[in-house]
Amino acid sequence: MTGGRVSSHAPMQIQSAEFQLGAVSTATLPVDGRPEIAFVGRSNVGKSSLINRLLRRKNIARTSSTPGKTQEINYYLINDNLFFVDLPGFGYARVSKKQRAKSKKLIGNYVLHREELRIVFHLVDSRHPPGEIDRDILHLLKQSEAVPIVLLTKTDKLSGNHRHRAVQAVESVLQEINLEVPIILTSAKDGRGRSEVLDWITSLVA
Ligand SMILES: Nc1nc2c(ncn2[C@@H]2O[C@H](COP(=O)(O)OP(=O)(O)OP(=O)(O)O)[C@@H](O)[C@H]2O)c(=O)[nH]1
Ligand SMILES: [Mg+2]
Repeated sequence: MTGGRVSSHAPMQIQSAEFQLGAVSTATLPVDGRPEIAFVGRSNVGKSSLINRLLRRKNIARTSSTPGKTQEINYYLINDNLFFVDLPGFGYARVSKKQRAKSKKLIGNYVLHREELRIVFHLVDSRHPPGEIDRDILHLLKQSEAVPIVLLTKTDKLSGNHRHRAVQAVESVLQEINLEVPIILTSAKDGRGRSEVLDWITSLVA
């Protein structure tokens, strides 16, 4: 399923966005109870770039062509009333085995136990069918209380026909896992999907 969200509310405006903190363990996360919207996905899938695009900031979240850039849980305070949470890349093979296990555990802990967490955007590269890491994430999301939403990234690199196929590839994995999740086509480059993503945030985090 794609799109189909009818919104009667005013579109979300980004009034302010600031980096709040980077945490290497769940022990040091904010304690103020503001709702959290997390971005998870394999390394280099485009999490930090998409956050910048959603916020209309060039480099608030640091991006890199080298995978494994984000190693901490990074918090961005939006409009003084919610957090965007940029999670470390999931399962990146070229960081040490120890570091990879640590990130995986950190993300698992966060996604399963963080009470403030309302939405988890799971980013999947539109150019490839969902892989092992994506399946691991979807299984994790199935156990989470938060609302999962799949964002296909880098769709500027695909033709319309290939975009359609990318959606189908995700749909078939979701069916396999028996999980119902909206799928949104996005691009940090041309801004596709931005308003749809913000609409979901507005409607789920009142
Ligand atoms: N063409 C295109 N390139 C993109 C898009 N989003 C990200 N990229 C590129 O993909 C690379 C990785 O982007 P990041 O945003 O750093 O990815 P990440 O998921 O935050 O990576 P880690 O922090 O390592 O987990 C960079 O070279 C970006 O320029 C997109 O929508 N379109
Ligand atoms: Mg990143």
